[in-house]
Amino acid sequence: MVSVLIVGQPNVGKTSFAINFANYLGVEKLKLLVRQPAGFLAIRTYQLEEAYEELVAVEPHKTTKIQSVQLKLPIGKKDKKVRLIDSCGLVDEIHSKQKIRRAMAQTLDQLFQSQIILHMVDLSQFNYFSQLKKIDQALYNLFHQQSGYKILANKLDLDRQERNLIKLKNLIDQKLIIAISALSQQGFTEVKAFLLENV
Ligand SMILES: Nc1nc2c(ncn2[C@@H]2O[C@H](COP(=O)(O)OP(=O)(O)OP(=O)(O)O)[C@@H](O)[C@H]2O)c(=O)[nH]1
Ligand SMILES: [Mg+2]
Repeated sequence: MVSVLIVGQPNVGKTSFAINFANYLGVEKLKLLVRQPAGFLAIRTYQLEEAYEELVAVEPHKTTKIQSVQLKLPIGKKDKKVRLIDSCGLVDEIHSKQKIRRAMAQTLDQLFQSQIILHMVDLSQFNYFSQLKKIDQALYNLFHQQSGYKILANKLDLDRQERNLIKLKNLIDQKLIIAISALSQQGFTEVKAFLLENV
């Protein structure tokens, strides 16, 4: 099955996207496969609202495990199955907590095992940083020439994000950007089309 990894800094909206994209594709109950840092797998089932309450947070580093959901992408009369993988956010610095460092190592491991990479950035951060953070630049440099790579520019629903989107488009190849709102499901049709092209 094709693996689709959502990767990016903490708090950019990776988990929100995973839950709402699953919802967009018709999932009613979220069956999450959670990989513990020690290696074993557990399955957790959530109602979508419950998943949002338990797995999404305003504080960074809410997600500290690789967690994934199987999705069906409709191709004609058939479905194509993919595994959408949510991950621990990556940061420029060496994190002080061992748990987070381990979780980030899991993300890096997954990065090189996934066929499709959805690299998420938070448009609202471009108010303050007109440059990409080092980690985002490094991910972009590594993957931008691969066909299964897109930048998801998230939080388009917030005020003044169109201006930040232009800023982002000046920094990187704009053909690789899909502007989305993980909350309002904006841009999801384009993400689905991109996945269908690459599975
Ligand atoms: N306005 C707005 N807020 C969003 C959007 N997506 C996520 N958020 C908010 O951003 C915060 C972080 O969302 P998460 O989905 O937990 O982000 P994450 O990237 O999984 O964060 P970590 O697990 O900590 O790495 C929450 O307060 C979300 O409600 C969006 O499209 N628009
Ligand atoms: Mg998360």
